[in-house]
Amino acid sequence: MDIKLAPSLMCADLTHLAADLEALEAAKADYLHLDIMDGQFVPNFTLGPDFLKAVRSISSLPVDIHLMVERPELHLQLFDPQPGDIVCVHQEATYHLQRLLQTIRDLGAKPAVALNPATPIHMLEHVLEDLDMVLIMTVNPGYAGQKLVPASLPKIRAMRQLLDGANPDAEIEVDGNVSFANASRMGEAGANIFVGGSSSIFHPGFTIDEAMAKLRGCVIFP
Ligand code: S6P
Ligand code: MG
Repeated sequence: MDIKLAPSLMCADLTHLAADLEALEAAKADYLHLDIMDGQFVPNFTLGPDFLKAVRSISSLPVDIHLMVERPELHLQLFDPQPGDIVCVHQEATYHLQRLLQTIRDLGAKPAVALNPATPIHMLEHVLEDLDMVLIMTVNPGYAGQKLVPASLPKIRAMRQLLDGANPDAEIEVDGNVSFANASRMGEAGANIFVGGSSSIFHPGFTIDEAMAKLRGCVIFP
């Protein structure tokens, strides 16, 4: 499965966003990861639909919209999902997950589900064929700069096994403290899409170009 990098724009330099986007495109980012928070599902606010519009106006990269909001089905249209984009909703945040995944697919985007660290993978047992990607949260969502929850490593492995049985093309993304060292362990466990934030792609001390190359090097399968 291809390794893909999804830089987390909430960790970019928002005062020089155009320059960061240009560097990410030059370094061949696969997706731009956008964190959308509502102050309810997670105790924070970050980016929103106008930010996404601004990004789309200067970048042609597909976006990976991570909706950390209650009842995401009520807000989907605000983000105008495009073919090739990923739209990721939390299993914990909606009542009718299967219907929502179908709606995302009908809009032409790739349906994905995120699981908080405490949510068992078996919550997805009956929707495995309806999704293109599972996001295993490797920290509790809401903030950048947190530490890896160690139990998420065996969880990635178990999720990969479950998907291999029912939907082998479905990808696994990891988000939260994807440092260079952790990315390597996450890749070994079966993740192939890596959200890079303050621990890697936007790590102070590296240019975006250097950090992207280093991260890619860390996740080459052994
Ligand atoms: C957090 C959010 C993430 C963060 C990313 C930050 O709730 O979903 O996408 O932006 O995890 O990365 P780091 O390396 O600071 O943990
Ligand atoms: Mg995220």
